[in-house]
Amino acid sequence: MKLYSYWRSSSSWRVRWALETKGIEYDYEAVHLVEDGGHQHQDWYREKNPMEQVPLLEFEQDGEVTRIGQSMAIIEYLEDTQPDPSVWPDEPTDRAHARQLAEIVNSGIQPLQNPATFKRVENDKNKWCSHWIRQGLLAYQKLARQFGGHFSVGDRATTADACLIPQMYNARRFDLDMSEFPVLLEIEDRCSELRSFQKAHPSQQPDAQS
Ligand SMILES: N[C@@H](CCC(=O)N[C@@H](CS)C(=O)NCC(=O)O)C(=O)O
Repeated sequence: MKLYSYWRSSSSWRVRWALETKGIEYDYEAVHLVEDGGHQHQDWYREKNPMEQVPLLEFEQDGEVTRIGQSMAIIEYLEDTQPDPSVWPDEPTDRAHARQLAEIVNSGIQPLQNPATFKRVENDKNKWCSHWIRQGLLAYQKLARQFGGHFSVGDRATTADACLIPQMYNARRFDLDMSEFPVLLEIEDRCSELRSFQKAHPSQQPDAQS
């Protein structure tokens, strides 16, 4: 199994966390999102993923090469093929709440701070990004407070946390005032103690830069 990834890609980070949580071994292939205008736009990669984004999971199935793009689709595939340990809560309402939080990040924040998006933002790019990140994280925090537990939903780390932690890392890159998010900071502290989060962290990836 091969994961096309970039060390600082928040969407790839979610998948790295799911692979680590499930103990699935994989090869890491770095796709540099910045160098030479971004290797994701090169022909060899566009042929694999027409969205020109990471992450992308590639593996052989019945003698054919199969590829899955989009972090949430990849995580669902890993969950379907290797359900134990699960990356979602057990109870249906909790699962839906974890998905709700994951989507706040996946559809409500991350696409608005993606390099391809902010290339097309004409005014203050940092202001644009920090607005959407702050708005999304405040909503996330309000809901996480309601859903309760040591993590975003309940007492076990789930895919919601795997979406949250990289987004907090990006919030710092855009200089957000993190003191507005005390609940999220507590969740982040708990996640940082887990090996799955430690191994998935950008600093631990083969293409990490200082
Ligand atoms: N919704 C997609 C988003 C993927 C995505 O936006 N990836 C970013 C890195 S986090 C990317 O490859 N960006 C390349 C670009 O903007 O050119 C997912 O969850 O996989």
